[in-house]
Amino acid sequence: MDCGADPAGLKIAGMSSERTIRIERDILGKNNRIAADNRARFLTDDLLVFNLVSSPGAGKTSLLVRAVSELKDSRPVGVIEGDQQTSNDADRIRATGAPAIQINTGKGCHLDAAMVGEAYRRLPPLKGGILFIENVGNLVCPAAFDLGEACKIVVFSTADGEDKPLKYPDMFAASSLMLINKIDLAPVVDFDSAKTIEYARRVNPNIEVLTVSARTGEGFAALYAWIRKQAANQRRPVGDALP
Ligand SMILES: Nc1nc2c(ncn2[C@@H]2O[C@H](COP(=O)(O)OP(=O)(O)O)[C@@H](O)[C@H]2O)c(=O)[nH]1
Ligand SMILES: [Mg+2]
Ligand SMILES: [Zn+2]
Repeated sequence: MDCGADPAGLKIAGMSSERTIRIERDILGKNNRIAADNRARFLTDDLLVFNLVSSPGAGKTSLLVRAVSELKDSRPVGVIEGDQQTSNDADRIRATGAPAIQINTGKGCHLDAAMVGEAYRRLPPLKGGILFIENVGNLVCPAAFDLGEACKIVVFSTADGEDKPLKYPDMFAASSLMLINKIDLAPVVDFDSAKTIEYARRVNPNIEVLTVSARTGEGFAALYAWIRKQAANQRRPVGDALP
């Protein structure tokens, strides 16, 4: 693991646990300071920022392609894409006409606040709009790294297996919204929605839940209503013109 953050208590051969903890604290402390700068910048720019996290393939990019296409005519929308390699996802977003910056983390398994600050400077002005950050597909360490976002959204696909919130509790604890995607596949994969929600609320009683299909568009009206609510919470007029 390259991430240098291990909230669950990493053991490194030949290194005392005190030293390991100190290194973790230093890395996360530095990240948190940069995240605070990003957050201040986003507020100044009147920007609502979401950090999308999930296992690889849950449908983050597909969701964003649909959401960005449907939102971009009513307000500025931009995307920061994180993957170890390729610019495939940024290309998919740009095909909608919205701006996207790709970050390649190489051996890295998460985005950090410095990467996001740097990518944000390369985007056109998005004042009064929405910035979506698609994190590296990984249900573990992106939970520990604040990027300066308003909140994290965990995308969970009906094919992921209902017990993932129990197996990767930090991610579900850190997220404000669980977006259950690929609901069109639910009958095929025998998806148990009630069990998934029960497990997610066991680790995070406050997590909100919406069910969508990036393929068919089902549930997106409720997602936009949720985004409007977040915009209102940030006390901005952004929500009024959302579809
Ligand atoms: N049936 C179905 N497939 C989906 C849905 N959303 C995404 N996919 C498919 O799942 C795969 C992974 O999607 P992608 O957006 O690249 O996931 P990411 O790795 O989380 O960004 C692709 O083959 C998508 O076409 C959905 O709602 N329904
Ligand atoms: Mg993707
Ligand atoms: Zn990592």
